[in-house]
Amino acid sequence: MTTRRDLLLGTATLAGVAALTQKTAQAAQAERQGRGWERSYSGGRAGAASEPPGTPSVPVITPNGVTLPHRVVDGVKVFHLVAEEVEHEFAPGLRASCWGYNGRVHGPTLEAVEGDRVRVYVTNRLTAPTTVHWHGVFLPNGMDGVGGLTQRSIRPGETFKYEWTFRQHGTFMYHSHHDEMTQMAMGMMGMIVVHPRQPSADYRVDRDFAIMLSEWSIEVGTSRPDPNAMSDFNVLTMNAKAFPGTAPLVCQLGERVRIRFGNLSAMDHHPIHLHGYHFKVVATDGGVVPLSAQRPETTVLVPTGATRDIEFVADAPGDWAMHCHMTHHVMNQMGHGIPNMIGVKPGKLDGRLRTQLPGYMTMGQDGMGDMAEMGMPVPKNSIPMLGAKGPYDTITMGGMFTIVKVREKLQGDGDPGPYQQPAGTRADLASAAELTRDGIHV
Ligand SMILES: [Cu+2]
Repeated sequence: MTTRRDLLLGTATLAGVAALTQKTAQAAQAERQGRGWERSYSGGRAGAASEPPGTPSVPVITPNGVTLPHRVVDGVKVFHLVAEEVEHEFAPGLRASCWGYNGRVHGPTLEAVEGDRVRVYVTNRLTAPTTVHWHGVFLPNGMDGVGGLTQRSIRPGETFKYEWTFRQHGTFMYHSHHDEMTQMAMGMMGMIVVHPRQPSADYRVDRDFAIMLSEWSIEVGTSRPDPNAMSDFNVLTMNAKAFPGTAPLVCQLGERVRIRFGNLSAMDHHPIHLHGYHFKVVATDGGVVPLSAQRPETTVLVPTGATRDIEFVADAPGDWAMHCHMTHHVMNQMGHGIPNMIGVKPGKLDGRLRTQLPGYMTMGQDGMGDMAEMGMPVPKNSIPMLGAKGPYDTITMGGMFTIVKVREKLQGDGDPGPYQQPAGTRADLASAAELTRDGIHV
């Protein structure tokens, strides 16, 4: 006989099971959607104790850059950043005296694991004061690195100590927060990558790249970035390199790939377009994007002062361009002041002018491509507006442009060279027979 008590107990048990099931489902969903999202936000800025130093299962790759080394002292990961002037090459032919960290522009990537206790010493070898702000990182207010507001600035010759426990994982950045306009324009920035302590299946990738986007104004023939520039940026970079100085992102066919973009450009946002693939934006510096909000994209807008992580499976072999889609951002040292020559017919002008200016040639009437192909001589310490030698022709791109190289077989992680397209899969000159066959009259 079923008593009222049994019924009540049964209901309670059922309710308990239902609650438990719901809780488990919620936890699973949070794990799946957030890869620790809940923990990042409720686990506490001031909360849990530090954990032993963690090791990333797949370390981040910074193309053209390096990861900042550390040592472990009493369970704390100890890093040392040295702010200093650096002679930096943006691409072969263009060098400038910049400001960076540890002999590099930008600074090395700081990599850690959620729960790591870190201590970062910052030595100032510049002639100006500086600070370092850890953009997007939860930390005690006094570690936030805002000169004058949360600390006094680090004077030349001084070494400051920053210390915190990473309470979150994700892609963040560091940069000077003293005289930002000058110091960031000179190059003082770097990426921070924090891996989850217990990576979910969703998080795991085979290649994990980090790319900082930035922009510079370097007057042709000079060798110092101009921090006063407000709109006329002429060197657009990925990890402080302008194409053809950018290193390719090399992947094996079928690998799962993450690319973490950061943007600390002075004045511009960058829509980064990847050829050959659709990807999903899985995280920002504000946290993980829930699965329900991840939509397929071919271009990701990376606003200045933000990071965006994209993921895709590299299932199509080839040399796939990846670049900012703002056309002036894939040019080098643009001369915005030159007149518009499109459609100009010089006639006898060239011959007449050559009597006064030997070698004179009117250029630009068909655009900029010709100039790239001709390899025109350029002033000292400058790079052509666009152009690099490609396997077939001149690549009429510069600036914020690189190549994702996906290969069936890789030998090491070096540049595998140009992709050999299978016969019959490349655009080529149409034959007369083909034109006739298809009724195309030209
Ligand atoms: Cu851009």
